[in-house]
Amino acid sequence: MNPITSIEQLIECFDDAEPSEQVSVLKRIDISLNDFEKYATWIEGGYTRNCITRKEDFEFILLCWDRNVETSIHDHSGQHCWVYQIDGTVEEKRFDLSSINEVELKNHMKIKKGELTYMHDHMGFHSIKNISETKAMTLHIYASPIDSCQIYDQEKKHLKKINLEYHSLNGKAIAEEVN
Ligand code: 2CO
Ligand code: FE2
Repeated sequence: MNPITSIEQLIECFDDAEPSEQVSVLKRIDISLNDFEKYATWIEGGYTRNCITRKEDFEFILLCWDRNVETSIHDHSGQHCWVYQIDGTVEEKRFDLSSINEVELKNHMKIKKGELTYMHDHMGFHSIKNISETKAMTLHIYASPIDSCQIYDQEKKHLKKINLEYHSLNGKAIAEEVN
């Protein structure tokens, strides 16, 4: 399979692909870290969500992770979620929600540079943590785009809906704070 070597080529191929072919497009990613840098923004003690492109059917978001940062346990609004590891290593934990609203850890795995994973609500909830010695970058592909998700509050043992926002759009910072 031909490698995909630029972000523009990736977006074009993904846009042209039938839904059943989208994963094979993502498996061809061979893009230099430098190409993602122009979309990167960073915050201390958190992660940023940087929109590379958003269309009706999908969005590509670059997540930039400070050391040791971990997301809440969350879902993906019923959409496809692929994560491609651009730099560093993250740990993904997957959970089921029990009938008494407790989360049960099902499995955990490391996602290393160059690896691609897939997640969907029918596979449960997940959290992601940067376990690298340094910052990390991941590319998230959601089909369709997601503007909100449910997060699990571990103290109150319930789910709540939050809005998902961007820290930057097409490489330009957005002033608003993100949850
Ligand atoms: N879903 C989270 C978000 O878009 C990132 S964890 O990987 O899907 O903020
Ligand atoms: Fe997620």
